[in-house]
Amino acid sequence: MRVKLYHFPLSTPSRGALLAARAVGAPIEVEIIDLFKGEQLKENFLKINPQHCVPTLDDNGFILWESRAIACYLADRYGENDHLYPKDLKKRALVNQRLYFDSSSLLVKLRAVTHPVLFQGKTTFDHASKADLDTTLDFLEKFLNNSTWVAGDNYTIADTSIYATVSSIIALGWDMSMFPNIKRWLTECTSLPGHAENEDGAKAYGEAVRKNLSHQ
Ligand SMILES: N[C@@H](CCC(=O)N[C@@H](CS)C(=O)NCC(=O)O)C(=O)O
Repeated sequence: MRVKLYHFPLSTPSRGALLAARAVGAPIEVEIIDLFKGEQLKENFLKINPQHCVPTLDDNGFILWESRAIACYLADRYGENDHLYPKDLKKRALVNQRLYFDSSSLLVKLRAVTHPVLFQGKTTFDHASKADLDTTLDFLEKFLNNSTWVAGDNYTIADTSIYATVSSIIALGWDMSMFPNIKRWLTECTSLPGHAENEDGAKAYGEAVRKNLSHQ
């Protein structure tokens, strides 16, 4: 059996897919694609994924990219039960809602803060983008008002995905004092399989951003 995950540890969505794979216990082998060296643009990788992004999964020739699609696939294909991605229609819909929130809100707001610093020569975070990210974190804070995990009483692939994003935010040195529920959930997340591996990648991501800042 050959299940390969093309991965770059600094990439937030890539870490989200890897955390899902670890939680599922999928038999994956990890191959690093170093985005800082432009390895995603090499011919061999472009043949696999013309969109040249990580994470990308190769499950015995079945190629899939988009981190959350990978997480859903791995949970359905290799999960011992449906705890990580429930079969129950409404429970699954809630997990999907959280996954889309991560993809289309939280990560988008994070990138609006960091991309100008990582790729456009800015040396400070934009104030409006920072406020936008805080507003979006506050939505997550509310999701966690009455539940231990982001979509219920046990962790799911919504937690692994969102945790990858929030760990990147934390690695920037973000002020989380307004978000006690998220802080409590982050403590729970230390029990996720692959937690330490994720932390290493998040820390490297945070350092890559912070070294471009004029202060902090
Ligand atoms: N929505 C995608 C985002 C993937 C993505 O943007 N990956 C970035 C790294 S964070 C990448 O591979 N960039 C290299 C490139 O596009 O050439 C997902 O969740 O997988």
